[in-house]
Amino acid sequence: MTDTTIVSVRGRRVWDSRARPTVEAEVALADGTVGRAIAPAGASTGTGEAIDLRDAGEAFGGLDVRKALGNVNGEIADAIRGQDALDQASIDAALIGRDGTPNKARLGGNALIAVSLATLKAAAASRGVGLWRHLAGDQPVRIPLPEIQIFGGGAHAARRVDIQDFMVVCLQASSFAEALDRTAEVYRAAGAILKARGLLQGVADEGGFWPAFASNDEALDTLVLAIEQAGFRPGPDVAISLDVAASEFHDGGRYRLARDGRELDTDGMIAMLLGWIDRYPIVSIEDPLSEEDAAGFRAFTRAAGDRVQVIGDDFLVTNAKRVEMAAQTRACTAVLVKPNQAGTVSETKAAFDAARRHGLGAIISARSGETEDVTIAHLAVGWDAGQFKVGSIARGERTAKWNEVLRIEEELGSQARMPAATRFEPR
Ligand code: 2PG
Ligand code: MG
Repeated sequence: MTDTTIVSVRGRRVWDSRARPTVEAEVALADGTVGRAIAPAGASTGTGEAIDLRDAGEAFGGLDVRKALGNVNGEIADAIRGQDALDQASIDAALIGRDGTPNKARLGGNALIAVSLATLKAAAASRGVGLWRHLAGDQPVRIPLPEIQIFGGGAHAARRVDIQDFMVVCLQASSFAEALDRTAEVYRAAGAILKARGLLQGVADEGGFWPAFASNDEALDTLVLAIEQAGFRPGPDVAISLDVAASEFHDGGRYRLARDGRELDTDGMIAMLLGWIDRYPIVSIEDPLSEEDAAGFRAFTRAAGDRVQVIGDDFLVTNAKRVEMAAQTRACTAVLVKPNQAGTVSETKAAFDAARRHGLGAIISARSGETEDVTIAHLAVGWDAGQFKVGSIARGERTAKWNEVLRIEEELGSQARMPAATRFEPR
C-alpha cells in the first residue's frame, strides 16, 4: 500500500441549486487525505450524455438519488478500493468496466462523475498542491476567458423565450477580474432597464434575469442597451455570446420558435442566426442547430465559422469520437466540455484533448443544476482550456466558481495571463 492508495469511498446525499438531491462522493487515501466532489445536473441535456441515475417514484418528482448513492457505497467502492488514486486512467477504466453500459445507465453517470472527480481531488490534496497546479504540472496556463449569462431562457426559464443563454464576453479584458467587473456593470444595467420597463421578474435557473421579453430580438436589443448603459462599446468592450440550445425546440425537422411565433427549417434557422450576427455584436454561438441536424451544423459553420465561434454542446456531449467527427466534417469550431456529460475525468479529458488536437476551441462548462463545488474552475485553468462558462454573475453556486478563478489569478500573480483577442481563434 502506498500513501495514495484509496482506503474508502463514501456517498452522501446533498442538494443542488434547483432543490434536487444529488450525489456527493468522498474518496479517502491511506495518508489521510480526502477528496470530495458533487455531481451537477443539466436541464437541456443531449441524448448522448451519460445518464443520471434517478429513483423515479413519488419523492422529489422522481429525482431522488438513493440508488446512485447505494452504488457509490457498494459496487463502486468495491471496484476502486485498494487502487492508487494517482492512476486516474485505471480508476476510470474500473468505473467504466464495472458499469458495463455505453451510457453509464446502470451505476449512474452522477455516481461515477462524483467519484472520479473526488479521486482526482484526493490525488492533488495528497501531493499538497492546488488541483489546477496538479493538473498543469510544469506547463504554463492561461486564465480562461469567461462567458457570463445576463438573461436566462429556454429550458432554464420555462421557455419564456426560446434562446437559452444570452451571455456577454469581454474579449479584450486584460484579466479575469476586469472581465467580471465589466460583466457586473452590464448585469446591473440590465436589471435597471428591466425594472424601469416593469419587466423585472426575478432570475432564471443560472441567475440571469428572467426573460420577460416579447421576442428573442427584444432580448438581444435589451442586452446591447445594457452594455451601452453600463458605459461600454458593444463589441469591442463587451460582446455577445449565445447558447441557442436548439435541440430543445427542434421537432420533426422543424424549429419552432414559440416566442416569435415562427416555424423554421434548417435554412430558415441559419438565415435568422446570420441576420442576428449582422445586426448584433455576437462573437460565439453554441448549439445553433439541433443535435440531430449535423448537416445544419456544417452549413452554419461554413457560413459563419469565420465570424463567430460555433460551439457543439448537446451535439458533441463531451465525447471524443463525436469531437473527432465534428472536426473532420468541420461541423463546429469549438467544443463545450462538461465532465458529467462524459461520466469520468478521463473521458472528459479525452474529449478535451481531441478538441486541442484538431485546433478546436474548448470551453469548460457548468450545468444548470449546480452546487458550491468549484472543481471545474480548476479544470479550466489546469487544462489551459482558454474559456469558461458557469452561468450568471449572481447566485452562490455560480459565483463560487468565478471567485475561485479570481483566487487562482491572484495566486499566479505576475504569471497570470488572459490573452486579449478581437475574435475567437482556435486555441
Ligand atoms: C448548457 C447548460 C449550461 P444544461 O446547455 O450549456 O447553460 O445547460 O446544464 O441545462 O444543459
Ligand atoms: Mg448548451
